[in-house]
Amino acid sequence: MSNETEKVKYVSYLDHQGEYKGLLSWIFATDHKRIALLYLYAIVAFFFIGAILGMVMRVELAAPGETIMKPQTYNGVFTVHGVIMIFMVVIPGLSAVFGNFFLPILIGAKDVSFPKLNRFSWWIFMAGSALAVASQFLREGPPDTGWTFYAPYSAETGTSVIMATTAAFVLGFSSILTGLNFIVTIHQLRAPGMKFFNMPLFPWAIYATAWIQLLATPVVGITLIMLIFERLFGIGFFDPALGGDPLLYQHLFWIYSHPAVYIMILPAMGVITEIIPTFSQRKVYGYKAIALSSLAIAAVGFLVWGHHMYTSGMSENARWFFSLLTFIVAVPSAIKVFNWLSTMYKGSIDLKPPFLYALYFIFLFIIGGTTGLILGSVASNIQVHDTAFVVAHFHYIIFGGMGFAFFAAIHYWFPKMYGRMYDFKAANIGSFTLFVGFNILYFPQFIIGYQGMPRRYFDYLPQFQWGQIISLVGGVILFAGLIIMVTTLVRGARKGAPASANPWNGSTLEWTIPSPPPLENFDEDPVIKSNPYDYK
Ligand code: CU1
Repeated sequence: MSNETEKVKYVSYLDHQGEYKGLLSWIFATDHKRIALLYLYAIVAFFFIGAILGMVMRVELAAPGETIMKPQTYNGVFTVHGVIMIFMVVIPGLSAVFGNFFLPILIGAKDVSFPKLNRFSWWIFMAGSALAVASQFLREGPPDTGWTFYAPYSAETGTSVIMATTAAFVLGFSSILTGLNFIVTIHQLRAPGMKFFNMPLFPWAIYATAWIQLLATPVVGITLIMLIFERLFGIGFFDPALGGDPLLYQHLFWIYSHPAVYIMILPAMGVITEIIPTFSQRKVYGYKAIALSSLAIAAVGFLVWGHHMYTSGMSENARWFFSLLTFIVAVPSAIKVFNWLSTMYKGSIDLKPPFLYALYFIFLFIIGGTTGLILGSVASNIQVHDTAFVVAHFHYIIFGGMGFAFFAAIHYWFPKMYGRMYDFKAANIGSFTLFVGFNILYFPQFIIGYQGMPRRYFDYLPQFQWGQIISLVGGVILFAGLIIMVTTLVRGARKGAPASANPWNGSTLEWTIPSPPPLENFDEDPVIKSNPYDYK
């Protein structure tokens, strides 16, 4: 009897249509979970476009000289790859998809503070993305500046820089509004009884990230506007011939773009912090240290941008200062890794797909982080500056870090989002293929970069070819892993066995509500535990 009344009352967010029907019920949705799925599908599509461009580059680099395209096409391809992957995939990725879906649930709220603003953020995300894609097809040809749009070249090249920078500007607004929404949500909508230090650690990571989105993104917005004015009217902000200073552009750009690295990686760390206690069935070790280290990373992350500019002619004082601060930012990152490993210690480890992804993340993140120290130190940075070493480091942090955390998150929360299970064996084959392919693809780039292979070069000396060929093979394996992963998940979403409310025996609030969640998540105020990770 009670079971039947529950069934009548329960309408999942997937079935609820509201005012609009069909596709419109998605485009006009204000429900945070529907908006999260809209971001998910868009971002996965953009990711595949970016990944295909990456593979095209690998094929071109398989032999010195011209292989499948002209040099100018190559410049366009690596620029578009960067613009799509950075601004349309990794910056929005975790916070727009999983922040939107799970932040309100994890703090016991029915939605975000401003649901219509949330919908607007997705709309302008799609508008910005459309501009970015359109910039590839203009008559001038795709932008050829690299995703960093360095001046004065970006002010002079004949390619479609204005449209691409306008796209990045619009995408930035989407990011700012999402950050603002999340900060207000965390301050205003925590369930009664949930203090900041009762919050799970993914909301903590989203909170730190949201402050960076809100405070740092306007800087790049202004910088891109300055660049557009420079191009249109020859104002002379950055062009030395007009009395400008190219270093000014680099400073302004990295004042945003280093913190942006933490917009990408902090939510990733937050995801991993949710997964490890669940699959170790252990309380998080050092809850407060992890929570506060997110804020510390966000704060110190604002002060290290100069480490991208050691060879730019910056003063000696500035160089050692930025180098020192860069080393300091490693401390809170190391605290997190230490606490993850300590959480696993003596836990009842369960090697399910999300946990395997989390382990791969830790492995790749450690390689990315330690090679970051080589780049953070002035002397070794000058040796490997602008080489494939940087490409390898960057992809270990951003793809190995943020990317694998994204895969971990989708495998962890999939049963909650879709109310169905995927096949574990196929998921493990997918993740292992991804992990192996990833290392074969990117590790050789450390070596040939150290030996002098420049990045963003179309041509190279024959001595580097062995590394490029191994990378191409790794790329093919990685791509196969992606296809296995996506087919496994799509099959799970369509035909998987129904998932229970709490398939992993998790202790945070999302596991107390049905899978998939009803429209407003909670029927009554949830019970708040003093420690969200309520294991032994
Ligand atoms: Cu940086």
